[in-house]
Amino acid sequence: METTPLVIQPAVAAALKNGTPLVALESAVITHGLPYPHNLQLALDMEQEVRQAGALPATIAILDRKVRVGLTGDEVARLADPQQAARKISRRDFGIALARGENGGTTVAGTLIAAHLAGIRVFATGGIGGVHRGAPFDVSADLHELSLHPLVVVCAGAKSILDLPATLEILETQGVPVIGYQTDEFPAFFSRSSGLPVNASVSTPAELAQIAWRQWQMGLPGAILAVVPPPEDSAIPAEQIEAIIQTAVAEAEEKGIRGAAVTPYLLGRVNDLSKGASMRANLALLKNNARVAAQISIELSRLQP
Ligand code: PSU
Ligand code: MN
Repeated sequence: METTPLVIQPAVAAALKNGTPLVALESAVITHGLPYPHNLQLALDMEQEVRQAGALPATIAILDRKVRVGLTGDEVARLADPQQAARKISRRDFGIALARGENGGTTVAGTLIAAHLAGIRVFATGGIGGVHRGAPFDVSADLHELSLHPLVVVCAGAKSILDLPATLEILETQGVPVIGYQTDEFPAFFSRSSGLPVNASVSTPAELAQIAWRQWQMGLPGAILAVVPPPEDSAIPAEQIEAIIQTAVAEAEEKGIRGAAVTPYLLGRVNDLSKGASMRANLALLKNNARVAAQISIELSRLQP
């Protein structure tokens, strides 16, 4: 008899039991966000950042008809292999992938679902999905999912391939607090500033953990979005990346790219047009976010072991 499709790696299960700080990591960035071999190296580097900062990483993905929380190095390598097909897993995709035996990389939405089922409270990603420019009806399922799961989600804001003011409006409607980590502004992923304000700003992981803890103690089980500016040495000034983004968005419209394919298409084109500068920023901020997430997880486990 087949039981639950959720498989928690033994080391992750032990950490959950002992109150060892954990950080969930998404895998759509491995299967759909970055080209090989950067995707593989990045996945391993993010896990390493979490460990070095004193927490345990749990990369989440669908492999061999199981939703896996915590992957081996071999499993990460299989996911990163461009020869192996993988579906991009949001809420709607779990049943399809599990029934058909398709492997998949979980988006922010998909990772939130599995991490919450497992009992993990902190999650690191690059940027969340949001409201698309020029297609305001294309709203990432990430935004709704953030309202449902009590995790701290550490990200560099959202990419300016999106409509950032509209994205913040939807987060407000969904009741998701947006907390600037050592910034007063919502970061625009490649760029440190967007000119858009956050709901509150903190300077330490402990302060961030306090806000999450208080919100959850109120019985309000949604996510806390911790937004961390991309590291200074690889960030790209907003005015420099804007023309490239406009070109990529216009191309996507011309080609009629729709649905889940839009984000991967835009990421790829922005990288080509920026001659790799966007990917350098992307890799640096992903590792930075993994480290900050580990620090927050450590502080949270002090509040509630
Ligand atoms: N932002 C990035 N890189 C990514 C994504 C977002 O900088 O790879 C991925 C994330 O997994 C996010 C998803 O959850 O794209 C959003 O896709 P969509 O817009 O189709 O919901
Ligand atoms: Mn979409």
